[in-house]
Order: sequence, then structure tokens, then C-alpha cells
Amino acid sequence: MASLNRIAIFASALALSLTTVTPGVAAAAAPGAAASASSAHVVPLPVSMTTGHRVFTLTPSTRIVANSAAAHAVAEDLAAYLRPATGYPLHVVDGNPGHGDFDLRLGNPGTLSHDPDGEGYQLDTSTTGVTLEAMTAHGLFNGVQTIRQLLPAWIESSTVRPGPWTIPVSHITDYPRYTYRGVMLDIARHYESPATVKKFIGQIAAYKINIFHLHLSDDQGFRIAINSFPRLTSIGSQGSVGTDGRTMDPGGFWTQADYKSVVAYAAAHFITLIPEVDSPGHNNAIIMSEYNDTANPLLNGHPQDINCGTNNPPVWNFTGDVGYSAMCPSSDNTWTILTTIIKQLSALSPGPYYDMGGDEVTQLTQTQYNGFLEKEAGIVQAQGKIAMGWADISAANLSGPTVAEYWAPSGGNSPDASTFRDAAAKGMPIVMAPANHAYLDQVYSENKTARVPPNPFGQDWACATGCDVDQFYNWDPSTFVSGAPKKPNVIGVESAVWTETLRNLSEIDYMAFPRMPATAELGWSPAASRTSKSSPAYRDFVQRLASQATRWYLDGVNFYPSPEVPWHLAAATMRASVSGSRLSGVVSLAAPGVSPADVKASVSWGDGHTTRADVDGTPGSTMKVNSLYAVTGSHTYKQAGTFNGVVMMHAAGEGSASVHFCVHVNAKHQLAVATGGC
Ligand code: TNX
Repeated sequence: MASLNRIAIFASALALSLTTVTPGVAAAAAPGAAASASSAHVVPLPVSMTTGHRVFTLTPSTRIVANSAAAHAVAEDLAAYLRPATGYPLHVVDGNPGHGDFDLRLGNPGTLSHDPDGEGYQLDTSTTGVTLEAMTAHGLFNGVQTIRQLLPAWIESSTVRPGPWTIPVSHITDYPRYTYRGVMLDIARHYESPATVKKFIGQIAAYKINIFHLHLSDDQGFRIAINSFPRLTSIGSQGSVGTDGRTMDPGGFWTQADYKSVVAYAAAHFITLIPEVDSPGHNNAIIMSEYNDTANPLLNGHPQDINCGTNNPPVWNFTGDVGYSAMCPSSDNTWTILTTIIKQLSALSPGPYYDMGGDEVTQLTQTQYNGFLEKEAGIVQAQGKIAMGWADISAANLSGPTVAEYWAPSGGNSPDASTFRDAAAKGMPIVMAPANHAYLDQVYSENKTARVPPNPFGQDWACATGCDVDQFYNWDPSTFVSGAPKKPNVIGVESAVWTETLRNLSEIDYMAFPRMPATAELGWSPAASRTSKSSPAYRDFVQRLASQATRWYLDGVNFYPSPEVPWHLAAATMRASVSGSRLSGVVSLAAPGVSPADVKASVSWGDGHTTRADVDGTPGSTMKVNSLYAVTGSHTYKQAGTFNGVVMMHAAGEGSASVHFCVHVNAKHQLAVATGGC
């Protein structure tokens, strides 16, 4: 492959542009060169995509042209994604696109008639430019996520890399299968800060998720300040699961300003936030806070009547037991507290939904339970919101707009899927999150001697033999439960991170990646025969999934290097430094799940000498993927000439990668190093 730009260096460090080779795949480089198959590995799979053999290459003069204010804002998003790694200015401008530009336009490309909500896009890449067209800004934003994935993975780097930055010539028409594509995060069992949650939102946005469901309250913690009820946070925020509470894990809460800033951050990623304060069970934190709030002027002086739990007087529960608590439907104080919460959260949440929870209530009669949810749904609807809840709520006679989220692990014609059938019978829109296919707190694999992740991380109640990528991918949301009396109205899918065992973003990410992208693909991509590990759709998915790994490393996303995914070595950049006639090079290498000792690396310097290269980095550990590795070598050139060098890396099961460079040594023993072969 010809070198692109020959740069003479005589002293200082220089980053070199290198070639990544995945097994059986040629890498892309110069304009018009062959497109790398790995650069067309898009998740979720687009509705239709054709790719050619040539590429579009970004240059320092590439601009992003926008035809409207809304397109302009998304163009700024694209620029922000691409500037750090390219180091290019990528000016966002109005007007007409020129040679080598991105063109982002709001309009109707005429190909999106099956797009349910205007979230689709049309993306056309030629060797001379990229045109992205959509009917809404959200559609453009989804197209931008695809553009990121069409570029080499190293585009996710936060520091400048040399490229080349290529997109395969391609035509993509794309729109979602389902309206609702959610991820739920529980910040009640363990507190997470607004900054952490924003990072997580940025991570899920890359997979075209459009709903972020935030579980704000449970038995162990209440996480948002509510005006007039300061004890909800001064007392209720301070617990957590599994830590004996306050001394080991101080908990925490968000101010309303924090909450608004997360809502705004989600909205900037075209994600709607749904708040959930679980009721009438799973709310011991509220009961603990308000049981003794006798001086609160909004309450009637005997607030202890909110507690219908057998645990009376209440005590903290740091274990996460099922069915632990219940608020009393007969207490005025229950409704004063809940109405205040619902009003304030509804006012803070511009999205259409408010989630009432409604799951796992064992301490009320069915009649009490139904009455509770019927009353609460009315309060929610009075705020102009759609009342949502776990599918248990379908037992109640809810009028007005209500959505059920099905979470039981039972499918087919199992009688245990009755909450789904009740919801379908009542015509409720249904979101699918069956625990054995969509609960991200469940262990990846488990047997008698080894558990992944090992205790105490992850739960196994829905996944006694483990739930790896295959279990998350091979099911169909619309047909999972059969035998409904009426055609069910499945509006989408959601994966859920429960955090009884997970304390921070690293642990959350380890459970969410690589499984959350499987749920994202079920939500976005067309129906397919997704049945088993041998189905073509799954084989294709895990190939595309493997190509995400380098992006996760660069984005700081921890992930489980599942044995179900055909990970491969990916090498991108060598930083070279020259001292006299001595060349030292460092190559970044992604090798998911491989320890540094198991990567074999060498450098052929082109002058007849080959040396072993060192592979340094952090091996994987419990709940932590191995780091990116640094492959290093150095060599002194003894004679003048032009030399084809190559860094070669190999790991059993992950193929080989090689990185070419060209060294020119002049008569004074000064080195010039360039990318690619000579
Ligand atoms: C069930 S699913 C729960 C949660 C737990 C989760 C753990 C549901 C609506 N309730 O309270 O955190 O299992 O997997």
C-alpha cells in the first residue's frame, strides 16, 4: 500500500498512521481504496445498506453543511464527535455543499414511508461527499450515530490520531421497527451521580436508544429532592443495598436542578427520560422518611398510617428482599405525599410518561392494589402524562392512557405470562423487558463451580444457567408471549439495569455491554429469524458486535469480553520517536479478553532484522475488561536505504493484526518515517 504523506522526522515524537488488519479483511486507506468490511459493521443493523469498494475520506478542509437551524444543531453534534480524533476544524456552515463535505439536510428523501415516528434517515456516501437526509432532527441524529460507526473505530479517540478517516461508499435507508427503545437504570439500590448517568446516556445514545427510564425510588433509597418533603432526601436518600446502609455507602440524591440537567442532556441526545417512583410496594425509603414526619403541615399529624407493611414500625431494608413494603391506600397522607411527588416530577419531565412502578406488591390485597393503581393513574393523567407501570398493573382497571412493561421471564403459552395477556386484553400498549432476555443485572453464565460475573455481582433468579449475548438477541418482542385474547400492541423493548449488586458505572457498563446493543438491535432493526446461536442473523450480529470493542475501549466503556463474540485484534496507531538512527514505535492494540502475555508481537524492521515486541497493559479482572495494550519495539538502522517495516501481532482465537511503516535512512543515518509500506 502506498504511503500517504511522507513526513521527515529527525528528533521528536510523531504519530504514524497504520493499517489495521482483521482476519481476512483488507483495510481501507487512501481515497478510492478498497473499503474495509469492518468499517461497515453497524449496530443496530440498518433496514437497507449497500456498500461499494471505494471510500470517502475526510480531510482537514471537510465542512459540515446544514440547510436549517435544526440540521445545524445536529451538524454541531457530528462535528463534536469527529473533531477530537481527527483534529480537523470541521466547520459547520450554511449554504451549498462542496467537494469533500458532509451535507446534513432536513427534508423528505422519499424512502422513509415506513418510518413510524420520523426517526429514520437516508445516508448516501460517494467518494466526493456524504449526504444525510431526514424528516426530523432526531432522524439526522440517528444518521450521525451511523456515520460514527462507518468511520474507523479509532474515531472515538479523545486525542488526535492520524487516520485516514474513511467511510465506505454506501447507500443506507434506515428507520426503527419500534417506537419505544429503552434502557432502565436503577439509581435507588445504589446512588449514581448526575455526571455518571450522563455518561451512561451518551453511551446508549450511540445505539439509537430513545427512552431512558430512571428508577428513582425503592426500598433502600429515594434519590430526588421533593419540595415540602425534605425528609425524603435527608432520611430517604441515605441507604443502599448490601452495605448495611449509611456507614459503608452514603447513598445520595439529586436536586431538582440536577434532574433537569440530566433531562436536558438526554434530550440533547434525542432521548426521553421517564421518571419512576415505585409504588405501592418497593417504597420503604418513603415510609422510613415520612412515618415520623408529624410536624409537616401538609400531613394530618399521624403520618405513620402510610405504612401497610407487616414491618411496623418500619426498619431499613438493606437486603433487597422482594415484597418488603407497601404504602396504605386508605391513608390520606399516602396520597398527599404521592401527589406531591407526581406533580413535581411531571412538571420537571417534558416527556409523555410517568412510571408508577406497581411491581411485586405482596402486602396488600388484590382489591387494595387495584384501587391504589387506579387512583394513582388518575393523578398521573391529571398532570397530562401517560401512566406507565410494570405489567402487574394490568390487573387493575385503568382508564385513560396507560402502558404496561412486561418483565416476567415467561413466554409462549405459559400461564405465568398472564400480566401480558391481561394488558393485551385491555388494549394497553406493552413494552417488552422479559427478565431472562433483557435484565442486565443477570449473570452472563453460571455453573456449579464458576460464575460470571462471580459473586457478589449480578443476580441469577431469571437466568439460572446464565444469560449471555445469545439470550439477549434470540427472541422476538412481538411474539414472545402467545395466546393473548386480542392482538397485543407491543410498542417496543427495554433492557434494565437493576443495581442491588452494582455500585458504579464500571460495574454497570460491564453488565450492559455487550448485551444492551442486542436489545437495541431488537428495538430498531427489522424483524428477523432470531432463534438460536446458529441463526444467520445472530452470526451476523456478533460479527458486527465484535467491531464495537475498540470503540468501547476508546470511550471508556467497560465490557464483558463474552466468549460468544468473535473478538479480533485491532491495531491502529504507532507513535514513533526517532533518536539519531534509532526508531522506537508504540502501537495501540485492542485484544478483548486476551491477557498481554498471550499476544505474540514482533517487528520486522525491513533491513533484515526482526525483533520481539513487548506487549504491556492491564490484564482483565473480575468485572473489568483488560486494557488496550501498548506494543513497543525499537531498532537502530545501520545502513542507508528505504525499508518496509511491519509490526505483527497475533493472539490465539483473535487472529492477527499488522501495521506497516516505511523508513528512509539517508547517508547521514537520519531517519524519515512514513505510514504504510514504501
Ligand atoms: C425484580 S422487575 C424487580 C426489581 C429487582 C429485579 C432484580 C421488577 C419490576 N422488580 O425490583 O431489582 O427483579 O433482578
